[in-house]
Amino acid sequence: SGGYDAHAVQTKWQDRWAKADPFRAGDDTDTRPRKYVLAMFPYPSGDLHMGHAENYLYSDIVARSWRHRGYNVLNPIGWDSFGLPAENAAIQRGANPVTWTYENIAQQRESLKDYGVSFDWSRVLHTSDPEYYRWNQWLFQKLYERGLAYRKESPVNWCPNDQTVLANEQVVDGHCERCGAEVVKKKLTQWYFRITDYADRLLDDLNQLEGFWPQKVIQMQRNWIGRSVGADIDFEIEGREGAVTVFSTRPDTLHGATFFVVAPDSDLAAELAAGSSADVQARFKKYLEGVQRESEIERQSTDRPKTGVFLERYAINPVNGERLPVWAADYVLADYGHGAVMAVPAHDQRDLDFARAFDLPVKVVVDTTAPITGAIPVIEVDDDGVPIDPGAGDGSLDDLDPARTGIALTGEGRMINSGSLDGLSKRNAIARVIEQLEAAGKGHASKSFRLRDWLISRQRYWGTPIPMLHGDDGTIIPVPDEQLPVLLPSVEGLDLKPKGTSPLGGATEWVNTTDPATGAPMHRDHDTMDTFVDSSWYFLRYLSPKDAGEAFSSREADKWGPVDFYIGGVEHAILHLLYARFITKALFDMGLVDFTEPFSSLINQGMVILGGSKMSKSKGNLVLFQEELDAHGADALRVALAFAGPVEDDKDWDDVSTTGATKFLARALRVAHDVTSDPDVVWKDGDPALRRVTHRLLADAPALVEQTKFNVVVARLMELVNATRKTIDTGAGPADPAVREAAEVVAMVLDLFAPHTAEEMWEVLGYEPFVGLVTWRQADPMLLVEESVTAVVQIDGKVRATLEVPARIDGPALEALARSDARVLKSLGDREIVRAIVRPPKVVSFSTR
Ligand code: ANZ
Repeated sequence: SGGYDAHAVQTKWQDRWAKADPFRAGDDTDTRPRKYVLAMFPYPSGDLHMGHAENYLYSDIVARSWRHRGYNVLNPIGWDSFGLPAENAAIQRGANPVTWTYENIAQQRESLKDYGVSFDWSRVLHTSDPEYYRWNQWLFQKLYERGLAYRKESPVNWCPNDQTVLANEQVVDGHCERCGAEVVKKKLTQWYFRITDYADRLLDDLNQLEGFWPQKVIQMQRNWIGRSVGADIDFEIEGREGAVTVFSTRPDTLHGATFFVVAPDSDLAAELAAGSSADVQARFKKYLEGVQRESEIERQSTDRPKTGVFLERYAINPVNGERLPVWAADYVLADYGHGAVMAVPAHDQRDLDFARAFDLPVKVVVDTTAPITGAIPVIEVDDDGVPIDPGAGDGSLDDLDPARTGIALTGEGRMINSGSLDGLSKRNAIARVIEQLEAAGKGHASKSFRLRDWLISRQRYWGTPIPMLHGDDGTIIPVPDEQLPVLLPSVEGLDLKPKGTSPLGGATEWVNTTDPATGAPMHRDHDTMDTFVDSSWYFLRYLSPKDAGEAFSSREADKWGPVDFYIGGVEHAILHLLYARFITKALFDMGLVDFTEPFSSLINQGMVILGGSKMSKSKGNLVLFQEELDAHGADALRVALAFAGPVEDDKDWDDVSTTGATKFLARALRVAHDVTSDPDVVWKDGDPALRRVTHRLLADAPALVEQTKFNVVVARLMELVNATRKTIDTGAGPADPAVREAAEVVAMVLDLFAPHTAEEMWEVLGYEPFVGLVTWRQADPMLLVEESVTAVVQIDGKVRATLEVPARIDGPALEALARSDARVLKSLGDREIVRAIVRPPKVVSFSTR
């Protein structure tokens, strides 16, 4: 529209960028302060979609704004090109995953170039390149050296559809995160990364991120790590050598334990049952079979009837020698705490439900009716945030007997029936009992985490081979560093169809190898690594992506790290971010980076939806990125998306107006064409009203971008273009210096959103490229002073007061000022205002009758 050929402008500037490469990060000779901007890298599993359009737009806006503010900016891009999405797509299409992956990368790369993103294209990486995954293998071995990579047999989450194991993080409500199949448990020997060693630090360091990461993400990570503080307590079991440990958050209630429960699927349960009668063994076996079919969610659900088997064994309470019957019951989980609990039915609802179901004794040891003075009161609240009355004052303790009411007493109170603990508050009783247990060598203070170690073995082809060798005698040795990378064998002749063991196992020649030291026959580990290993450190590889000698340069990491601005979808709130945080801390401990958190600030962009619902292929309502680019051009698409609403909000495609954006861009470009003055005009001779609008934008743009209020910046640009148009058409005219000044500032700020149009404007205005590299001007403080005007206040037609008010004041603000003015109040006296006519900024007229 209006002589604005979006595609011609776009092609012209993309060619010039390709030739001049202006967005390369500066090297060591660049003395400007550095900023590292990063958008989560894409999977090449298909075309880019509108979520990508948002992601790479927002990071580009920030990168461009920092260049305009005098920073040396690193804004890299790469591909997360290993993994299930690519492999499954390849299987479905019968294609070679290698060809398929790299074809997709090429196509996505074209789209991003077309989109005018100011990436440093010299640093592109693909995690499926041997040059990259070689360093995954290095990382694996570094972790192995430090005891942070280890193998163990345990029940793992198994996706029967993808025929591979899943990390806990990849199981969503009992289903495979990727394909939705119901996940089952399977016992396998697999490689793990010991992320639990870092649980405390991963939790505590979240405090540093407060205010810089979305609160929701911080909370999700806190919950995922799930720290509980309490004690480990040792119980002897009659007829068994060695004590059994339980974890309890309420060691103060130890005297109230009346039975003991072990997870049916634990080794301990199997052992205890085996030492019992044939009848018990049979019942236990049957029970266990049922339990193994249950999901973790089902097992933890509080509203199912409690089930279990009495093992006819007894545990001994370490503080009072009482015999506690041992049960196997599914509400106790094998892989939390120690897989066994002391059951205190009076004070734990799950234990109480179980006790009532099987008629076990209930012993109250906390008098929740007793006032607790001196102790710090802990107010417990229910799910609705309503404080739970601990019972104080309403009747006697007998009225609250859990055995009868079915309600466990979980509130604060004073200890009773607990020997030397009697009379103590919860806090003090916990401290005291831990002292006693420690003195007796029967326990100690302890913590438990919900976080599990990170299971990284995958039985799939398209991933990094685990660089370890196995001997027939069970020895395991790392592949020597000089023999890395262990290259993926060619896919020719391998069966990629999921079948429960890794396809690499079928590459016989590849699998069979020798011990590099002794020449003894060995076979390669034929699992591949979880792709979250690839993405746990890629932000470091961008700093020296071609370096063949090391994974990343510590020197470059000191210079650029941590990432200043990271953006991506909220779907990565747990997995990716937690793993990247863990690996960063591990690398810090190895002395390889000098920071402990990888991403100083984080933003989650909202989703692009359509007609109020999520876009999807199956609904047939997918808006395709490349199609939109082809139809409207990059700049219109970028402006329309940036203008559609706040970054974090979902945006409905129906509200995204590329037509409006195109009109605005044509208008902006026309303003540049209309300027008749030369670049050497004297700004201060220009029309002050227009200059004020220009300088307000200069003053506000940096902070607005920092706050990611991109839509507001677009609105302000529109305002400035309109004001300039008005000055040209009906004001001081196109030769006024303020018109040129405004057009130049529009080009400089528009570069964030519509870089092709901005460069075109800059050229039309008589400058050399590139406006993308021009430092924004300082706002003139004199032009930021608010203009003021005199407003009159009339009461019943007579002027009673005058007010100095900002020229831009709105009606409600003006009326409020007038109503609270002392002179107005005085002349009103007892009279009441019945009507107000407000005409900002100059007149307020009150009537009192
Ligand atoms: C005795 C007790 C008394 C407990 C009481 C609670 C209240 P969180 O807060 O989730 O960490 N527990 C320990 N290991 C378990 C397992 N493997 N499966 C199921 N439950 C387990 O929960 C810790 C509490 O959950 C522990 O404290 C233990 O019960 C139980 F009035 O010990 B408690």
